Amino acid sequence: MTEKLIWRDLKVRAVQVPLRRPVISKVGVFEKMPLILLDLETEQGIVGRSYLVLYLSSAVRYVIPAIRDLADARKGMPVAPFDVYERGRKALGLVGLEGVSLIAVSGIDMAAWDALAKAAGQPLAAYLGGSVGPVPAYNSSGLWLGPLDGLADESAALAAEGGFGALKLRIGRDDLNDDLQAIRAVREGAGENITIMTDFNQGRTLGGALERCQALDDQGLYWFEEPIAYDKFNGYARLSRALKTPVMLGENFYGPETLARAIRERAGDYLMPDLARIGGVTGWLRCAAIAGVHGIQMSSHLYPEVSAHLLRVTETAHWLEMIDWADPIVAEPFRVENGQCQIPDVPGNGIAWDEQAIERHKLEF
Ligand code: SMN
Ligand code: MG
Repeated sequence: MTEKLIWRDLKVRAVQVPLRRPVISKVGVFEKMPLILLDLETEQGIVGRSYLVLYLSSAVRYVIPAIRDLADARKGMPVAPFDVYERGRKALGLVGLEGVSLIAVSGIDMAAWDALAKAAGQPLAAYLGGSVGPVPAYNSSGLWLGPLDGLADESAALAAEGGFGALKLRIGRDDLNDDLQAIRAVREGAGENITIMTDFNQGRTLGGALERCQALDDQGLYWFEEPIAYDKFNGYARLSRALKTPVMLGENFYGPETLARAIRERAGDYLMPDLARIGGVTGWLRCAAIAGVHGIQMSSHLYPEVSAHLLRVTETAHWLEMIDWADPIVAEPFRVENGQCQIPDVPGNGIAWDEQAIERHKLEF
């Protein structure tokens, strides 16, 4: 019998990292990004790692205690992410199955899967039954709702960063002509053949979204992301029916149950769960099975490192969202060549910390 990997302790830290291109979006303006860093220590000396993007530095103060509560309950037990997921959700279920509860579960779950893959000496994709290989990616690290001049140059720079053939542009400016100008600028900077994903960040009412998306429906855009509030599934079904351009949502879903309901209610054409909200690797695997049997293409949201592995084992894998927010504190950011993310062939998820950088960006809480 092989030795079980035993949970010793979970170390939780917070950093606030500068963003190379500040986020200017309908969900907020952010110059810096708070991240929670998790190190799951095992009795065998193997450490499982993950991070969570929190957006709000104040949120660090209430997410960390939830993580600590859940992690303390696992001490001395075998590292078993499915148990972390089920027991964690039950433990915090009385204060809600979604939100902070599931963010805490997700972070721990990702660290636990990393530890298991490391113990097996395999990259996460291989540990899950897949293989390490290239993952089609778009660059999402810019093209926010800032001034229009400069968008062409920024598009050229973003495409050049990894030979990207696809970029995400935030849209939904007050004036339609400004959205049209932004789309033109991306093609001017990155070339006519660039694939353009667009994101409204829930900025419109259903009527406003119908009007704007219909006006942009012939622009050859790859998808319209979150035109309206993420939970208005009726509205998403209406938009999907009315538009030629595929409608994308999912980054705000908490747990596979929400994704399954979106599919049942025909809300949207494409889906993109976020690892920190969907339930980590465990939540993703369940979503991948549901999306797979329905033939719905699934992309990732943030967390390019863990997501890249998971897209290699997702039946209907679509696009990896490449975003550079964790680059300041990871030892070796994942590389992109010819628009394909290259998963490092090392055990686990490939996240290693740059400890000196963590010290520099440390956030007290
Ligand atoms: C996004 C993500 C995180 C913060 C602001 C905007 C965006 C995306 O929705 O999909 O990248
Ligand atoms: Mg989005």
